[in-house]
Amino acid sequence: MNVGNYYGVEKFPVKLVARAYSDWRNGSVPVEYVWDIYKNGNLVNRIETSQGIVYFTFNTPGEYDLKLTVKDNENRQNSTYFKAYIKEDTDTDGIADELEQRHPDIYTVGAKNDRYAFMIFPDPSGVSDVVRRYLKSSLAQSMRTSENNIITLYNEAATFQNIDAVFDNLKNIMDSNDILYIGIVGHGSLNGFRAYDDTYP
Ligand SMILES: [Ca+2]
Ligand SMILES: [Ca+2]
Repeated sequence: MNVGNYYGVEKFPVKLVARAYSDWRNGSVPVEYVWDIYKNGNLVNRIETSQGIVYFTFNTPGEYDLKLTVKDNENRQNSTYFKAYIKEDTDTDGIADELEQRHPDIYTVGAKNDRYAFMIFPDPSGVSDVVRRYLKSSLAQSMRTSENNIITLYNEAATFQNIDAVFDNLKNIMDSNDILYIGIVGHGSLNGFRAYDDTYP
């Protein structure tokens, strides 16, 4: 089982991970996971699932005690304990008040800082399906933003014209409190990087 505490902000889903392994020596296979969520000693929620990963939204900030019980196919069970530290996020943008106050140069305290990412992969040798499949979801999750806010241009789509069009569009949808992450994987020179159509943005 995985032992580690969880950190999050109020009203944003926190990914709870149960790592339990089948034991070939006695034929034990995990079949059920039960998460008991306590606040101030009171049970506030119980999640019963067959999935090793669940998302839970803590609606109020504070410290929570989590008890994870794993049951196997022969009704044996074992429990582990975790803490979840959930911070205040009054402007509901997924970034804790505390962090915003510490970095007022990046975040706006009291206003939503929507996050966007523009990932450009002008790689003629191709971007694997695995990268394509997981990039949006994993980025959206780690940035606490929507998958719709993650824009990707892979391979032959990563032309200068398309890259330019994405920036134009972002200019229209983003406001001054928003944050844009730009990721480029490819080749170029000191003057820029090479788009798929062999131009240098
Ligand atoms: Ca915030
Ligand atoms: Ca903010």
